Amino acid sequence: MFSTTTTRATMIVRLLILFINVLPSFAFKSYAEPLKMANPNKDNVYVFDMLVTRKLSMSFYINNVLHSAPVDYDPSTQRWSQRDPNQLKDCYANFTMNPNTNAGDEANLDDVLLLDGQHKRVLTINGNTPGKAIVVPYNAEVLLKVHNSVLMDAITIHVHGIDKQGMWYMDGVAFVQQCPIQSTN
Ligand SMILES: [Cu+2]
Repeated sequence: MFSTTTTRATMIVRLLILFINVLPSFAFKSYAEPLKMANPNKDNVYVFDMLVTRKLSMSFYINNVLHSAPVDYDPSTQRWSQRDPNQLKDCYANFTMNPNTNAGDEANLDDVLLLDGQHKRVLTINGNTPGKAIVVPYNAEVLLKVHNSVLMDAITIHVHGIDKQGMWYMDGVAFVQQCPIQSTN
């Protein structure tokens, strides 16, 4: 049997747990996903497609618009704002964003690479930098299919977090350890 105080205590604990569970759902989804084990193909190989592109940090991409809309975050007011993506318009056009109340703003901010909060062109793998973690079983066979979509730049790629003893050819030094992947290859 529980006394009323115990019941009240469990209620408070339950409410706290609910609160803790609910809070992260307001955070931007892409930064709150748990790591997941990948699935192998029929030959038991873990295949990953990696599209390497350039992207502007602190901005989001709009369908049918070639460039992205820069956003800014003011830590002192904790407010997000969006600049006008149309560069022919007034440079100082600026709109407040409300990711907690506006689903469109939340979806747009999901696409934003935060990095150090500045607007920089960076290399991304499938839109992320660094690329998303690859989680496979120990000793698994992994195939990374890299597509270089960066115009005018050749790239090499290497993976952190694996033991590379005897695998010098996988450390990514162009022309020394591997041939770079040419643009659009
Ligand atoms: Cu590295």
